Amino acid sequence: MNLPTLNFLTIPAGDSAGLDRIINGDPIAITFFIGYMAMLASSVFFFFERGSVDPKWKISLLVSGLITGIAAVHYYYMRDFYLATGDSPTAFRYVDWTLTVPLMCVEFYLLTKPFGAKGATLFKLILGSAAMLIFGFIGETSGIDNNIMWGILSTLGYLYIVYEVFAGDVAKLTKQSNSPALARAMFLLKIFITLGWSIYPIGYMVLPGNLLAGAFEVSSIDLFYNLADAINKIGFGLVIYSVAISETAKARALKA
Ligand SMILES: *C/C=C(C)/C=C/C=C(C)/C=C/C1=C(C)CCCC1(C)C
Repeated sequence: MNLPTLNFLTIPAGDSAGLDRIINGDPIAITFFIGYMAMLASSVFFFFERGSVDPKWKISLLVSGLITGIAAVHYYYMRDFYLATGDSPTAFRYVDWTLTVPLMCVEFYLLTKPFGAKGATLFKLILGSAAMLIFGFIGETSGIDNNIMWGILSTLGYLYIVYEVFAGDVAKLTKQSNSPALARAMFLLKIFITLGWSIYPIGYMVLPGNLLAGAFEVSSIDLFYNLADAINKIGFGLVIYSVAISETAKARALKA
């Protein structure tokens, strides 16, 4: 008797061409894959841990979970796009950043709000991010000739955010607050926005015609971006989480 062949167990050629890349060690495909898992797991973690912190920290943890959750969805699509085309998923990348970078600005706002942050502080941070991302996107998509110039303009937006956090509204409110918890959170978040965020412009410089072109393969731009996203989105959330947990413990010890 002839048994029917189990066709549903064989991966169609089109699919396996892509999935092979993950299994056979294409580092970019692997970082998209792991990035997706890490972002998803982080969201689950932040959402569940909302239950362990004082009410005033719950929105911050919710926003942390949204940041990694939005990234997880984008990584799912970016991984597929990369496997199908071998190209950088630039448009998905910038949609992701356009949603998640302003939410990181919201985190700064939420941390400083109990000490007097106004909507204007948030607005300034978001304005800096918008400039950074719009100029960056134009630079990545407009070709070889002007990407250095657009990169410089984008960097000005980035430096403006750094200024606000180190010397502008955010810094002033942190100082006025006399809160050791806020000071500790800001100390760590400053490391993220200077060292962690600076990985992105380094990745950008790999573009053809830019300063590091030739030192790396063009495709390694996604290696830089994926690494930076994991550090910054998950790390940022963990900093806020650890401050929230220790402040909650302190508040409960006082009450007891
Ligand atoms: C979750 C995503 C984050 C935190 C993305 C941050 C992106 C940047 C800091 C990008 C910065 C850029 C420059 C400073 C110049 C070159 C163009 C960019 C957009 C890569």
